[in-house]
Amino acid sequence: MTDIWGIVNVTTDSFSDGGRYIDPERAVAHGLALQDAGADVLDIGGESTRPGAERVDPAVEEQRVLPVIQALAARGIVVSIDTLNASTAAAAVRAGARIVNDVSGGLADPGMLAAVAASGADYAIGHWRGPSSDMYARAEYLRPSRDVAGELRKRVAEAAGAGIAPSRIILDPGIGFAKAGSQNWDVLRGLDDIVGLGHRVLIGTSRKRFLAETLGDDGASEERRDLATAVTSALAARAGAWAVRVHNVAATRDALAIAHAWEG
Ligand code: PMM
Repeated sequence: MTDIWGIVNVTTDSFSDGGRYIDPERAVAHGLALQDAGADVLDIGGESTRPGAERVDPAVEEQRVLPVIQALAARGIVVSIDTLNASTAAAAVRAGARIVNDVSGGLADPGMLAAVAASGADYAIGHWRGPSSDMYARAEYLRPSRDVAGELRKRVAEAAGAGIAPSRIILDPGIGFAKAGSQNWDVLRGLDDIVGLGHRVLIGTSRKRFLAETLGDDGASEERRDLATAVTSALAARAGAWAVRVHNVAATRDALAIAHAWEG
């Protein structure tokens, strides 16, 4: 069965839920509700990576996420920390996080790989070509899924060189990161190239712009984006994804249950 990562953004400016859970108690309550709905992992983030987002000071980021991680991990929940910063990753693991989710795969902070290696946590490596502020300028590919797989392979080699065992590595093609509309579909269509690298694969399409563009409505509602996300998540599971990262856990849980029933 494909795992579901429930998203808890403790931010002021994430594209779909910014500001909703900036209060730690609300963030914890939201995390517990996602767990009730069937999340296997809760992914806690304190800095938005939406297109054009400004960077957040690591001290502010830690203030936002650490109390939430502590409260959820203390209940035995598997928690992941969504961060670009080595110091935040290390502090989050001390607070109970078991996975470091770094959408830059170690490229944003030169200290990240060593921090993860020392922490003993699992490491989700995202495909990334540069900060969200200007990532679309880097969206050039010959064969998107192959190019992404090749770049991820290099990140895995660096991570392994830094002492992170391959069994601890999770790969994510970074849907929406330095990828324009149709390139996201190219990557998903070619998911075999990434699954073929032999690691667990995580896919995050949740509520992203390319879904709304495909629906022909850039301003598509949360409900419509959640339905689109449930469909892409079920298809990703069928294509070999080990986990999907979503805002609306209940919708994707149902979609995965139906897709798994189809497979028998
Ligand atoms: N997308 C976002 C943030 N973190 N982490 C992983 N591993 N994969 C993703 O695709 C990803 C991520 C941006 O979405 P959000 O602002 O809704 O969290």
